[in-house]
Amino acid sequence: MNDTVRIVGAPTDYGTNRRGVDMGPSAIRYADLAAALSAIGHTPRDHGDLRVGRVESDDPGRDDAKYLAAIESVCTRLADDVSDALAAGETPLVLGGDHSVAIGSVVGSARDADVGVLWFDAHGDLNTPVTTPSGNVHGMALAAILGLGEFAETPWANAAGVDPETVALVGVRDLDPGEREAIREHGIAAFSISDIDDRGITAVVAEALDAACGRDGVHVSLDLDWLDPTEAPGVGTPVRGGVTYREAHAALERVADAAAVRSLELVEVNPILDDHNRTAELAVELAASALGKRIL
Ligand code: B3U
Ligand code: MN
Ligand code: MN
Repeated sequence: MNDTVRIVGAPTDYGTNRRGVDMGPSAIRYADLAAALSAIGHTPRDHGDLRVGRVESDDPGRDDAKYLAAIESVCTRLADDVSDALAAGETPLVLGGDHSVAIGSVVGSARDADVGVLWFDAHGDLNTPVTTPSGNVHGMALAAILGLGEFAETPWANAAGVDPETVALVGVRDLDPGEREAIREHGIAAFSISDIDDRGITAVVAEALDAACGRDGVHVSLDLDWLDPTEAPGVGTPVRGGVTYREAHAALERVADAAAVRSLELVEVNPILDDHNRTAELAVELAASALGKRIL
């Protein structure tokens, strides 16, 4: 992993229903992200936020994939930033925004590289415009990255070139029928919250790392709704029964131990729904664990 961490904010809420995740980057910085990185020996370089339009003045365009054109514009620029960071020998740390920003993060991280993806989330984010119950692109981000359904025609799916067999979902507990089918059809490694109950977080993460490791490492996509809402109340779509504070730290420490983190993102923090910035603070702590912080 690189010692310099390039922070890039992607303050979008195009991919979700609830306003507020666009303030995620600000809340995460306010929770002292830069100091937390410095404390463990990294050099943070904050590149500020990408310019993102206002959802109120944009046209959703279509009901089955709302604001897709605006999302594509943000993700194209984000992909360039992420790949520039890697070319400069830095570790990209992307701050969302809703989870649709992962399309840009992964396209950038996988440019000219063989990259696996670890997706820590309550949800599968594997819907397509045909299977989506909401039309929200954050619920389709991983499908878009993998080029499923009509996303096969989009330039980013080909640009990412990520093989579904090098993707692992960890801790899922809210899947739509089309997402279950996608997991089966494309051989995506999916570890549910029940798998974590049965086998423990460290065993599950070891298996997920085995499944998801590309030759050039992994992109770690951390949706804060992965955690139980008692720990992470500031998210748009909380789902009961999530991973605990300790399981989350253990998971990200194991990921860091594998020395495979190529890029990282923290998404879906919604400060409006949060309790005194607790979820953003947790996001900072978990980023530190993923980037090498240890108790002893
Ligand atoms: N699967 C549902 C709900 C959802 C997905 N991601 C989030 N919520 N955060 C959907 O709309 O696709
Ligand atoms: Mn998500
Ligand atoms: Mn989610």
